[in-house]
Parts: sequence; C-alpha cells; structure tokens
Amino acid sequence: MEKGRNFYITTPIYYPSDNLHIGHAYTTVAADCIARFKRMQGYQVYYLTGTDEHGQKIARAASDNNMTPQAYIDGIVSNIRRLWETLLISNTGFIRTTEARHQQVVKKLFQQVYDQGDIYISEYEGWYCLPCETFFTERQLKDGKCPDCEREVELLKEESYFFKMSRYADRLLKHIDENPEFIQPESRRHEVINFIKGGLDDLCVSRTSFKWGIPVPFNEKHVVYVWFDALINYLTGIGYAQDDSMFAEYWPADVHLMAKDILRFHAIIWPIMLMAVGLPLPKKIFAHGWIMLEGGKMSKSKGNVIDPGILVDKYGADAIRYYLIKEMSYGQDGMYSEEMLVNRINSDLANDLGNLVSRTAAMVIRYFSGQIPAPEEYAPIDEELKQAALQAYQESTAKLEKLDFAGYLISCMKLVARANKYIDETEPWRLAKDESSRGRLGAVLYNLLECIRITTVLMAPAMPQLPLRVNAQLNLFPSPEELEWDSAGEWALVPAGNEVKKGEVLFPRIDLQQMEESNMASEQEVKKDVPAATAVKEELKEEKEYITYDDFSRLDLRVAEIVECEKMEKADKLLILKVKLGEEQRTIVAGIAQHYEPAELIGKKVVIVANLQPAKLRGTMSEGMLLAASDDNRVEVLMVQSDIAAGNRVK
Ligand code: ME8
Repeated sequence: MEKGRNFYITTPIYYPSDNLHIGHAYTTVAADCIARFKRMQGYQVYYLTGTDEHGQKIARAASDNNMTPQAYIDGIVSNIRRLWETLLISNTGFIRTTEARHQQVVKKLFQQVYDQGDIYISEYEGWYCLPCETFFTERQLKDGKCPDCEREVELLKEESYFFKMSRYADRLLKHIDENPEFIQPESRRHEVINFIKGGLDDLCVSRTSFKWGIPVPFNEKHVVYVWFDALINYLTGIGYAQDDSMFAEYWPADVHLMAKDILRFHAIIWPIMLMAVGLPLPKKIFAHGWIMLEGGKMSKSKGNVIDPGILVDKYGADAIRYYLIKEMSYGQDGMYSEEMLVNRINSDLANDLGNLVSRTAAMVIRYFSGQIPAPEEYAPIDEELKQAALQAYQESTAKLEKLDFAGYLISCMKLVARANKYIDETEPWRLAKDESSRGRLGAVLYNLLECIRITTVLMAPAMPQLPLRVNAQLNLFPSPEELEWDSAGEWALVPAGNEVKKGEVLFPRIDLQQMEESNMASEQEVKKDVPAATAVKEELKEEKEYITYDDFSRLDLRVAEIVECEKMEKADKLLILKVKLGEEQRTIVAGIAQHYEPAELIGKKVVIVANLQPAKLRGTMSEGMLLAASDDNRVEVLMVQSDIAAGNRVK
C-alpha cells in the first residue's frame, strides 16, 4: 500500500449511559462525510468510532436500571450500532473500551508511564462532576457548580495515582506553536494555548471509590481514570501492540473530530500521554461547535434529546445528514428544530436539487425520447456554466480539506442554483418549438445533466444514497457506488445515448402543517382548543355560494415568472414584484413581505389573477394578484414547479 495515501479519522467514543442523540449524530455524520470524501479521493481510510464504557457514570446508570454494567451497556451499544447503520455511517472499526484488546493496551501503557516515573501515588481531594467525569479545584468551580456543564459536583477524597502532566507543558506548547494546523479552528487553538500557559496541574489518573474500570496493573485497589482509559482507544482501534503493520499504516491519526466540550482532553491530556509513551502526535484535532435546541444545549443528562433514528424514519438518512452537515458552520454552534429541518429539505433538496433533476429528466424524456443527447451546438453561456461547475469542485474540495462542512455544501448548492438559472436563461421549451434549434436544445440538456453529474459526485460524501437515486433516473454513472472525487473536476463525462427514465421524486416536499399534526397525533397531545387541522375544517364548513363554470372561466389565471422583487419602502408587509407573462411584463404588489425574502422569489413561477382590475397600493399600481394558501400563521405562494412557461393559462 502506498504510504501517505492512508487516512485515519476518529470520532469521540460515546458514553453508552443512554441512547445517543442528534448531537452525537452530528459528529459521526461529519466524520463520515470526510471518510467518504477521502475514499473517493483514493485514500485507504480507517474511520473509527465506538463507546466509552467504564466509569462511575455508566455504573450508576446500570444500577439505576437494576442491571449489571455489562448487560446494560451491551443493550445500548447494539442500539448505537444500529443507529449508525441507519444513518449510513461507513465506519471501518468500532471499539468498545470493555474489550480485552483495549484493556491490555491500557494496562501496558499505564505500567510503562509508571515505570518511567511519570505516574506517582498521592492523595487527592477535589470536586467531581459525574456527567463530565472530571475533577475540579475549588477555584475552578462556577458558583459552586461544574464550570463546564453547570451541574452539581461532589467532594471526593481518595488515594490516587497522578500523571506528571506539568513536565510536558513546554514541549506541548512548542508543538502547538510549530504546527498551526494541530488544533483547529484557530479560536480554539488560542484557548488551548492560554489554558496551558495558565499552568498545568498533575492529573489524577486512578480511582478507588468504585470498581467499574480497568484495574491498575500493579495495584488492583485502583481502576484507571476513565479519560486515561478512553483516549487510548485511538491506538487500540488500529492495532497498537497487536497488529504492528496496521498500526504503522495509520498512526498518527489525520483527524480527531469532536465538539468543543472535550477539546481540552484531546488537545492537552492526550498529546501529553502520547509524548510520555513516545508516540507521534495526531496531525489535527478539530473541535466543532454544538448543535443547540431552541432552549439551549442538548444533552442526555438534561433529558431534552432528539432521537436521530426517528428522524431518519420520517425524512430519510440523506436528508438528515444534509441538514446536520449544512448546520455545521465553521467554528460555530448550529441549531436544530424540526421546522428548520423541514424548511431546509423543502427549499434546498425538494425545490432546488430535486427540481433540477426532475425538470431535466422530464425534458430529456419529452424532447429526446429519453435518450441523452450529444452536445452539438455550444453557446458562450455554456462556458459560464462550466466555470461554475469547476468552481464548485475546487471550493468543495478546499472546504472539505479544511473541515468547513457548511461551506462545502454551500459550494455544491451554488452550482445547483446556477444550473436552475441556466434553464431559465436558455428556455429549452422555446428551443423545442423550433426544429432548427434541436442541436442547441441537445447541448442545453447535456450541460444540465453534466451539472447534475458533478453535483451528485460532490454531494455523495454528505448524501451517500444520492448517486444511486439519481442514477436510477438519469443513468449517468456506470457504477454509482464507486465514484471518484476528481471526476467532478472534469467536464463532459456524461455518456450521450444512455437512457433516462422517469423516476420517483427525489425529495418530496414536506407539508410542515401535516408534519406538525402527525407529531401531535403521535404524541397524543391533540388539544381541544384550536389545533391547526380543526381551524381548516371550520373554514371549509363556512357555506360558500356555488358558481357556474362560466363564472369560473371569467377568471384569467396565468403562470407568471417573477423577474424582480423588492420590499416596498415604509410598508413592512408589501413586496413589489415584476412578473413576466410571456412577452408582457407587469408590476404586482403583494402582501407577503413577512413570509418571503425578495431574493428567494426571483426566478420562481407563480399563479396570478391576470384580469383583476388594476389598483393603486401605497402609490404603486398593482396589475394582478398572486394566489397563495394561508393559515393563521403562514402564507405560501402557489408555485409552478415544472417547465410550463410563463404566460400559460391555469384552468
Ligand atoms: O465525552 N452538539 O462522550 P459523550 C454537538 N466519552 N456535538 C455533540 C452534542 C451536541 N449537542 N452532544 C454530543 C464523551 N456531541 C467521552 C468521549 S473520547 C476519547 C471520550 C458529540 O457521549 C460531540 O462530539 O458525552 C461531543 O464531543 C461528544 O458527542 C461527547 O460525547
């Protein structure tokens, strides 16, 4: 195997004190995205995740459930493995700290550090935070509580072994200084430097107050401190002291990924442990932000958790993965609510990506009997599209290398938006009307398929099912399971002549109201006073006079394309739209400013009442009215998703 083409990435090993939540999925999905990206680049990737199974917290959770720790965690660990399968996590290894292979390595290294004089026995008194499995000094407490999670701490006093961290502080500072990429993002790197400069205390690395841990090899009254035990998983997982050639292939790790809560363990204790045992340090330790709920941070011990398995059942793994990765803005916290998730699925995946695929497929079927045309007749605008594709490839690569997850997906979606705009600019439906434009029509559709191919390759690390699902319709890849990353940097690889089939909608639009209703129903919390469903039914019951078909046909309803849109000055509710109906352009004033940003409407096709008497609204003449659905809280403008051209009638 070619050296230097190996890549080793890890997630934290999670506590199986309870089932995992969407916060854990956040890290695991992000690491999976990088693992898949690197595999597509041709690296031999080892992706390790697992569970941190010792310590007082696990022992207490088990006894609260009247179970032995082992039986308790076995159940949770099998749920975790299943969850990762559901989320399409492609981990190479899964390590449990209760495995014999790990216990042996922990004992061996503890002994080695003790023998060389870096571990000594003394007495410890300190404040212990159980959820964080961490000791604090009186000075470190915040209002008498844990400075990290702000929960109660307890005073513990015991004979303990200590690890001489202070001895290595200067060496660690020098390493951080000489390797700017070692701790990232930059703001976190500074935090760590300041913390070390503030002085490192020796670390208490054993416990006598409980038994659920790995015994200290030379004094069985003690068990090894859970963090000293857990960090070593990164070595055991790739065969340290058991499979030397495998270990040599993968160590040092390329990336340890985690959230900022456990950065100090990874950026201070872990490197010092490695220095003490004489191993090279990992290349990068990267701490992303937290995913927050509206009410604050989510955590198992606060009980406000979101089960990602339920979300996958409802919305599909690709959609959940997309949301989580897009929410991981570089160095910042993300937010989760089901409403935000549904809105993002609808806007990015259903409207933008899904529509691009379905419009293109429909046009190839309609105009070329489903056979991918060869690109015969180019126009200068094609070069622009090609450059946009190349830029998406270059930007996505750079962002993923930097672990800028949101930035990566933003680059992909820019290409999708550019391709949708290209449809509007080239107007294939117009070309189709003229036999002499057939060569040009073929090139337009070919270029669109090319953009879809490139987008699919680029998005595959985030959405592993996308290539298969796109391929089922568009037949762009000979083997969609084995895409090469660099194929996204090339143009004109789509195989002309392949057959395109009509397929299922890639990302069906989700009705937020229906979703909320079904949630309410499943939680059996339907209250008697005005749930949304009842309100709708009441409105329908309101008797309306019948009209004849002739009455109806007096309405001139038309498809109109919004070409400009801006907020009306000094009117919070009004937007001024310029719409095109075929050749004709009109101005419409619509009361939707609180529901739509002007930019999101441009390029959209809506339905208007074209023969409504023009009226002046706040000084602007409005020449028509948009159709929209509404309830008490929202207004949704009706849109035409297909390529039916502006100007056509709605009947
Ligand atoms: O700390 N937002 O395990 P843990 C983002 N066993 N990420 C989150 C999150 C949230 N709201 N909640 C959890 C431990 N995470 C130790 C690790 S490693 C040698 C030992 C993710 O189960 C994030 O990666 O408490 C965080 O660092 C980790 O889960 C903590 O998992």
